[in-house]
Amino acid sequence: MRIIRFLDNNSQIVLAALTDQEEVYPIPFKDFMELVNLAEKSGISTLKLVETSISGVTALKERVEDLQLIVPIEAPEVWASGVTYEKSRDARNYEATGGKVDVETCYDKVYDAERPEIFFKSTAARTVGPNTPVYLRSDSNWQIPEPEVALVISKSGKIVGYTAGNDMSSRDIEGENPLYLPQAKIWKHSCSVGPAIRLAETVDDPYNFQITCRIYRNNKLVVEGTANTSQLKRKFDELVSFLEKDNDIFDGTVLMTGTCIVPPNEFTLQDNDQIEIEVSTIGVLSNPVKEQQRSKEAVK
Ligand code: DO4
Ligand code: MG
Repeated sequence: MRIIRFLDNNSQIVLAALTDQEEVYPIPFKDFMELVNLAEKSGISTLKLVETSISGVTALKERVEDLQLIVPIEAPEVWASGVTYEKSRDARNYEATGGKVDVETCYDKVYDAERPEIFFKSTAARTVGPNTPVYLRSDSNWQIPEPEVALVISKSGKIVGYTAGNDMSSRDIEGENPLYLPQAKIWKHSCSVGPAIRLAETVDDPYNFQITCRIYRNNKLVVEGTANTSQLKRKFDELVSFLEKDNDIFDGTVLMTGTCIVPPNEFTLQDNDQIEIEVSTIGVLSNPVKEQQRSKEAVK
């Protein structure tokens, strides 16, 4: 069972359940976390509350593909884990050393350390949902999407859902100096999340999500890569436990869990590319890529 949000014909936000048979049922809750919290208060599972809410109700006639989907949760904060897969460690080493293999870097150290890399990624205002443009930075010449499984976390640190995320990244800015990480990671529309949240209790094995990334240029597939969460060096609970240490977690926080798909080193995103990030049993997160409009109006 998944939860989506879409805009109806009057541009009103509707929260809905999306079943494994791809049927859509509007549900009477303000947002995903209200659903989760009401279920907990009633002493039932979130799945049970969804099932009760849609029983006897007719599914929408529209197919999910025909709905105007929006970001499934307005996460007050999005955090991200880094270097949780060997592939990411090797890619970070490549950009930091210009391809030298015999130098030990901070990325080798963090991959092996007990404490994972966790960084602040985004706020609700900077985060977009499906089909909304992600932006390029104007001061970078080497930019990529990072396709990641993302956790939705309650204020008590419980993983209540899984979604797909794109941790847009600037490889040349981070490669120049790791202290530039916030600039390599955070800008307007540099984070995308969706299209749906799968209820955590309906995931049999979170270490068996299949992730696929496709990038299209002029309607031609120019990059394709796959990975599986079985390749993760860390456990999801381990990442959450470091995020919540001496920290307040806001209800509905999203934590990205790192990338294991890296486009070829000579690749950089361009205006009008199309990115698809597919996570098995969750869906496909599609975003067009746009150069930022530099007028004052556009960057407000
Ligand atoms: O240290 C840089 C961050 C790496 C990252 O975002 C990832 O591995 O996904
Ligand atoms: Mg990342």
